[in-house]
Amino acid sequence: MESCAIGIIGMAVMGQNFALNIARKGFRVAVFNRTPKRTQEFYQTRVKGEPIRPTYDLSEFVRALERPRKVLLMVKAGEAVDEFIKALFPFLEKGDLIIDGGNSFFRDTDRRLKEVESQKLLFLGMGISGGEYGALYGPSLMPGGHKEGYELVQDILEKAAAQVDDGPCCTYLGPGSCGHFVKMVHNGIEYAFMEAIAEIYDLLRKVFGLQAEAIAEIFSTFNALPHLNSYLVEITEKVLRYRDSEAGEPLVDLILDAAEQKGTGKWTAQVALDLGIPTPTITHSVVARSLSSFKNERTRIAQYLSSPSKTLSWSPDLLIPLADALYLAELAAFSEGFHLLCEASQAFNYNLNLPEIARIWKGGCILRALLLERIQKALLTDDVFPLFATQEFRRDVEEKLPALRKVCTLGMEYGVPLPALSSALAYFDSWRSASLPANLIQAQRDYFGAHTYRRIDKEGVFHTEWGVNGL
Ligand code: NBP
Repeated sequence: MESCAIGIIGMAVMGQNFALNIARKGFRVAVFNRTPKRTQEFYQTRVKGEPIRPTYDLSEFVRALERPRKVLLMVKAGEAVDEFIKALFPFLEKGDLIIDGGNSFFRDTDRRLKEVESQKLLFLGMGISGGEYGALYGPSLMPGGHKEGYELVQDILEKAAAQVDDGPCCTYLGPGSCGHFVKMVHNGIEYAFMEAIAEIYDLLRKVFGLQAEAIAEIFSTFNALPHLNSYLVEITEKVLRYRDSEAGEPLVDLILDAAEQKGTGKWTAQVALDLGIPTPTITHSVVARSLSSFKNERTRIAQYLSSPSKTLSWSPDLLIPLADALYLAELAAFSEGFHLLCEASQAFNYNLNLPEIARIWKGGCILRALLLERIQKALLTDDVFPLFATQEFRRDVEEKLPALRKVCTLGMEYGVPLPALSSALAYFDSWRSASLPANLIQAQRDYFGAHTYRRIDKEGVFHTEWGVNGL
C-alpha cells in the first residue's frame, strides 16, 4: 500500500476537516483517534474517495507514513498533547516531525520542543485559525519551531492554507514557541473585536430598543464599509438574522448571556501584564467574559441596582459614529496585539516578521478583515508603535475619536457597560497624553513606602518626608 505524506491524530471536528482539506490537495493522509469509533465513523460518513487511510493503533498509524514521518496532532490542548507525544516516541526515528496544531499554551510548547529535541525529532507548534470551515476549505496557519521541520511540510501546509493575492496564509514564523504565541495573541485580538461588536449590539437594543433583525441591517451596512469589512462583522449579521424555527424568534435572543473562554484570551492578558505592554481593550474583553458568567448574581443585583430605563429613538445619523467607534476599538485591539508581538519577539528571540503575520491573517482567518491590508502596509513602511500612531492610521484616529467618545458617553449615560469600547477610548486618550497623573502616584508611593521619585526640573532620585510639610 502506498505510504502517506502526513498523519493526523485527533479526529474531532478540526482533525477531520483538516485531513479532508489536505487529502483534497492530493496528499495521502493517515488518520488516528484515541477512540477508534470516531475514526471509523469519519471514514464511513465523510470520506468520499479522498486518499485517507484510517488506522486503529499507533504502530499501524506510524507504519502508514513515508519517511521522514510527519505527524500532526489535532487533539485537545493540554494533557492529550503530552500523552500523544510520549506515546509516539518509541515509534519515531531521528528527523521525524511532530506538529502540535492545537491551541497550546506557548510555555508548554517551549517545554515540548526540548523534550522532542532530546529524542532527535523535529517539532512545530502551529496555530490554526478559521474554525471548522477554515480547516476544511483553507485556514490561516501559524507554524513556529524547527525550520527543518517546516521545510518537510511546507508544500502540504501552504497548499492546504487559505490563499490571498500575495500568497498562501501560511509562513514559517520563527523558532521556539512563536507559532502558538502568535495564535494566542490572535485570539486575544479576536476576544476584543467580538466584545466591541457585542457592545454596539447591546447599545442598539437597550438604548434604542432595536430588535435583532434591525440590528442585523446595521451590521450589514457596517460590513459594506471598507474599514469594517470583516469576517466577524459579517457573521454577526448572519447570527442576528437567524430565527429559531421552534420558538419563531431570533435565536440570539434565546441564548444564555454567559460567555465562555478557553484560555488563550486570558493568557494574552497575563503575558501582556508580564511583559509590561498595555493591552486594555483585550484585557477588559476577557474580564467582560468572566463577569458575564456570573448570571445568577447579576440577575439578583439587577433587582435592587436598576439601570436607567429611558430610551432614545433611533436615528440613522448614528450609523457612522457607531461604525467609527467599532472601527477604533478594532484598531486598538490590533495595535495592542502587534505591540505585544513586537515586545515578545525581542523578549523571547522569536524574530517575528510582523507584516507577514498581518498578511497570513488576511485569508481563512477569524480575524480576516480589509483593515489587515492597511495594517500590513503600515508595518512594512513604519516601525512606530503602537500601530495606530503610524502614518497610515493616525489621521483616522484623530478624525474618529470624537465618535468613539460620543458612543462611550451614550453608554455611560444610559448605563450600558462598554468595557472594550471605553478601554479603547482610554487607550487612545492615554497614548495621546504627554502628561498623565503618574506624578501623583509616584508621590503617594514615596509617601507611604519611600519608593522615591524623579523630577522634571532636575536630575536625580528624590525622597521626601511628606508628613513634615504635608497634612
Ligand atoms: P477538541 O479540542 O474537542 O479535542 C478532541 C480530540 O482530543 C479528540 O480527538 C479526543 O479524542 C482527543 N482527546 C481528548 Br478530548 N482527551 C484526550 C486524551 N487525554 N488523550 C488523547 N486524546 C484526547 O477538538 P477540536 O475542536 O477538533 O480541536 C482540536 C485542537 O484544535 C484543539 O487544541 C483546539 O483548541 C484547536 N482549535 C480548535 C478550533 C475550533 O474551531 N474548534 C480552531 C482552532 C484551533 P477522543 O475522540 O478519544 O475523545
